[in-house]
Amino acid sequence: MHHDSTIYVAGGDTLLGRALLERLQREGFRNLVGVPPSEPDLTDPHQVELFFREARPEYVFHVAGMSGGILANQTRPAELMLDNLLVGTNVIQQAHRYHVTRLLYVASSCSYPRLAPQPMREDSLLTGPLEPTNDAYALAKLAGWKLCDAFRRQYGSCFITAIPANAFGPHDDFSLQGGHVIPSLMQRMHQARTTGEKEVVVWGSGTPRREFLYIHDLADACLFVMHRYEGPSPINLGGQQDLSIREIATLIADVVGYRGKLRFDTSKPDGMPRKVLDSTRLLAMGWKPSTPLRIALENTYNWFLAHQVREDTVHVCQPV
Ligand code: GFB
Repeated sequence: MHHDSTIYVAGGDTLLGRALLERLQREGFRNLVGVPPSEPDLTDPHQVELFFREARPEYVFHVAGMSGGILANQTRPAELMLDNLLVGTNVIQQAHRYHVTRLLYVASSCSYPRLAPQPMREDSLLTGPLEPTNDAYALAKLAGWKLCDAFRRQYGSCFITAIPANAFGPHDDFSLQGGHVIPSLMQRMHQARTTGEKEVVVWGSGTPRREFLYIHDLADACLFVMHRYEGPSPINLGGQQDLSIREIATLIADVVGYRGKLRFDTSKPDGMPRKVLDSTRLLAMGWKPSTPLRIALENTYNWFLAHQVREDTVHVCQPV
């Protein structure tokens, strides 16, 4: 991939899509196509086919598809599964039809079995039952991986799949309904500090463990594997230490400056007990994350402060 290559970030308005576009534009990649708001509706096969026919991208970062935290996955499984199946298949099918040179499909760490041995190796995929709180979404992401694999086997397509750790950062969804744990707690602790609330409820027991990856490090890892990884197996994109939800909640409170009590509500689900990637393969290729967690949290909070709108509006954060 070089600076005049025609590059398409499918899902340019997603958390990862925005970070990728920001990085590609900063590095002088001059031929980016389908940049929002001129991106087609990826759930519409005709719009996607027309777009590929006209734009003819050589490289596709496939990071499209609705996503959300544990509550969104419990309350909107059909929307999440259908959207990811539609955008997943539409983009992969047209990438084949219009001879895309390389496509990187980014799946999700929830695609691993609920009780996969930790840290999770890529060969653990499809070896056991999924986490019930997000099995619909996880199956859609697994289908995207398997479709890329099928095109590779049948036509020799250079479609590779990456599985990221839980990502967070600027442009995240900070809402209670849709957000993941870091942005959701960050917003709630900010509001609590502002209004003087004495306690913030943290969902679950606080014991689950998660590996978190700053979104700009994830974008860097995507560029790295697009250049250097040939597949065929999926590749984990991680490399950070895992923390308990209690530990990350305490860290977020410190970053936000919230001094009240954290109360753990065990009536809320924990999700996977532990979700840590074995990124040996990626690290052996020479990549590693470069942003310390504390700095990443501070950057995220500063972005939130610069863009936040109260929770009671439609979006907690207005798009930049
Ligand atoms: O980040 P999260 O929603 O996603 O939840 P998962 C992680 C842990 O944080 C769970 C707890 O144990 C939650 O119960 N938690 C505590 C909270 N307070 C909060 C809160 O205010 N908001 C949220 N969201 N969680 C997701 C999957 O699982 O991982 C997605 O549901 C996706 O499909 C994503 O795969 C990467 O890590 O549990």
